Amino acid sequence: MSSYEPLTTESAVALVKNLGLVEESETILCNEIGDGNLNYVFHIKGIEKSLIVKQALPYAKVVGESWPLTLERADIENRALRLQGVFAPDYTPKVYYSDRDLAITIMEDLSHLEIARTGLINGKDYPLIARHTGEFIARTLYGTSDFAMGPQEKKNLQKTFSNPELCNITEGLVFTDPFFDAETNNFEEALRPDVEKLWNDSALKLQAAQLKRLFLTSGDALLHGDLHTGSIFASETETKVIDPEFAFYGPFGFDIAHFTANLLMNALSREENRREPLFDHIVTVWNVFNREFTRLWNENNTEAFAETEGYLDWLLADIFEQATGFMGLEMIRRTIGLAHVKDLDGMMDDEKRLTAKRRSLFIGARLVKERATYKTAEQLVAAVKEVLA
Ligand code: SR1
Ligand code: MG
Repeated sequence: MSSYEPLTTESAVALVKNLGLVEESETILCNEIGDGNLNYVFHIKGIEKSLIVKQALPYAKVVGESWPLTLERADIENRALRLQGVFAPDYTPKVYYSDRDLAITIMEDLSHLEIARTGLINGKDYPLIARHTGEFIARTLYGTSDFAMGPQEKKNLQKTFSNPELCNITEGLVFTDPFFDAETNNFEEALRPDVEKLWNDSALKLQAAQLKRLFLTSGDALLHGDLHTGSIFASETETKVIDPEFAFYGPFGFDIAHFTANLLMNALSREENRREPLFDHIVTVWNVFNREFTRLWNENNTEAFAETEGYLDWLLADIFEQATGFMGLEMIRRTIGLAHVKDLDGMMDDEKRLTAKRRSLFIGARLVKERATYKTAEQLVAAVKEVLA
């Protein structure tokens, strides 16, 4: 049994050599490349082989040692990756090795791709990202649901994916803190009037409370749990979904909501004539999700009511409504909460950045409050365009 110690570039190289994952004689380059909020990520590059070694730290890197976290999330991530690899192998990195005590997962090097958020910020559009991500979400969610697995098997799996610590982060940072004058919030002083308006919006707070309850109590399927554009590696032709350390059994609409919210915030950061690809992605991911979920529903379904007229249509409509609300909450928290997005924060022109952030708050609040009024992604995108006109 190995005991935990944070890796260094030297010990990460020694580890992969000891494990026989690269030849002892190989000359290796190793860099710590993690730009996320929680972990170390070592890129190990030899002539023959390259790998990623990811290690959880016993605290949240984004805040520092004053925010302790257990290492349990590395095991959750490793098991979620392996399961997602079964349902969506084309869109999941291969896992080569994991060690629960060291809190590490060693996986496929994806450095021929780039983090989608970075590419989108630099003006790339990734023509296939929405189709691939829609298939990833539909396959991983449907495959781990009651419909596919049956309630007994599903509950047994669900037990193994209790993730209270990382759910607590989401419950606080996404669902609670942005709606109160909480210490974790972080916003530009110029936004204070907008933020105070939000804190005083009791209709919005009621809807946020209802969505929070849905997040706390639903157990539809094994979610990725943090599927923003920084959790996706992409190119023109390939898409890989990484970092499922927030995985847990939650509501069907959550993952697609975070993906679409992050696409929309990228659209807000762009000039008007460069936004259309993002709007197309939002429509496409929904169409693909609905199509793929329906295909799987018809192909493999243990539910006695599966063929009852109207059931699937009702379910897809319900997922769309909850996801619209979750999408709005993600936009709000990424604008004024603890963890921001580079798409908005990186806008150098003060006036344009503040306009984009105000729009993010306004649209986010509207999606939360009016989530029942939109029935399709096309309607949602049309409403967004009206705000931007
Ligand atoms: C303390 S972690 C902050 C955020 O980073 C992760 O990627 C999640 O989105 C979390 O809310
Ligand atoms: Mg992450």
